[in-house]
Amino acid sequence: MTDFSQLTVETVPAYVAQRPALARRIRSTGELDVVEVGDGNLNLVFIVRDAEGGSLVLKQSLPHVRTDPSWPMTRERSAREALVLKTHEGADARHVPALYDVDGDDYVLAIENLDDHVVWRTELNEGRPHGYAAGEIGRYVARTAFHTSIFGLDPLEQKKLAAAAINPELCEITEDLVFTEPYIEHAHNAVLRGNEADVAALRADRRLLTEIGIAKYRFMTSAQSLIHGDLHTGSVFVREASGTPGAGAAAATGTSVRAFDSEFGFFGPTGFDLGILWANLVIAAARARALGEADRTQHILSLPAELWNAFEAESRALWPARRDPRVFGDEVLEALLTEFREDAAVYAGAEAIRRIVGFAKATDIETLEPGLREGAARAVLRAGRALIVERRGLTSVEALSSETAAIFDETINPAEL
Ligand code: SR1
Ligand code: MG
Repeated sequence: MTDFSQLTVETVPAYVAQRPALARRIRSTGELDVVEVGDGNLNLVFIVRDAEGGSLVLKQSLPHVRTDPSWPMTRERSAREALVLKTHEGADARHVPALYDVDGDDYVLAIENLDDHVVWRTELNEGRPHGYAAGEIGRYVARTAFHTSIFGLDPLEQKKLAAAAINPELCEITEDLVFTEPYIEHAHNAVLRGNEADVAALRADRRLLTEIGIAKYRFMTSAQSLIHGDLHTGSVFVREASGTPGAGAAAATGTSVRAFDSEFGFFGPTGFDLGILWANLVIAAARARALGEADRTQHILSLPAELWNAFEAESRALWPARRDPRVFGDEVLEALLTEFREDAAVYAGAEAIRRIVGFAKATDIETLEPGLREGAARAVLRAGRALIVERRGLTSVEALSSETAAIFDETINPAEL
């Protein structure tokens, strides 16, 4: 009997052959091409292809953090990701990969192969912003939020789903890495020597720390909708339209944007998903600014507003279909949109700061040479702080992005600008 507890390129063909749910996805009787492509913090990921064009992805949870084997991690996250993926597929199939199979014994998910897409962060780093993706993700967040909230679901079903989607261990990682560790001395933290004073200033800022404490409390207690939980630019696949429309299906492919890697999903604050993406766009813009790319910086800084505007428009479009309009009148939607926007800004600020100070850094900044990295990191820290403390005074995403741009102008000074 083959041991599938930790898949390898060699054991994947036998694994696929014994999963009945995969028989219609891939022909396992012939030779299979298998490559391991995982580059995240947590999992093994294989792309599997047969000789007839069939393909799929296998994702297996390791019992520890991939990049730190001494850090144990529950393998049950695999079942939790499956629940988020299945539920989000029901709410917005256009924006997630299809789920083919769930193996609870060996902690393996089989999902749609999207290797005709590229990871958004990689593209941003290469100077290809794929701006259309911001609006698509805004619609994805609106649809998944509405259809998993009490506005879209029967209240009894919604509570059962919230119970099934509980994800304590992965929530704890976010609670620690995003909301606590950046603000204390911790072995996970590291910054350039030139940024140490920037971090000390944040830690001495009582107003900021109070906002972070409240944001953490809300993250831990606001069960608004089944969120993705880790919606950064490395969790989004993008594909630009190509080919000639009308020249046949094989000749043309449409634009496609998919949110993947939802293992951190749970019932949390809807604004969290928006905020995580917003922060990572700020980080991408800081990279562009440090490299002296003024137009690209401006373009990337316009994307948080596109994200928000699409979210808001889709939320308004879904609102007439809400359950129980007797007390959930239109004024409630206005109040909720304000709350979601303010939450998005505070979570964006927290995410921006942690990606500079804490354990899981962003390649956008890390791959800059140190002379540019220091200023870019300082700019992200200051922009993060401003998103948090100024979100109630600057009441639009556009105004907050203008503030981010002004901070970049003051903080980043490449010779060519
Ligand atoms: C130990 S996991 C570190 C980070 O990787 C994931 O993508 C999440 O962002 C988490 O915070
Ligand atoms: Mg991930």
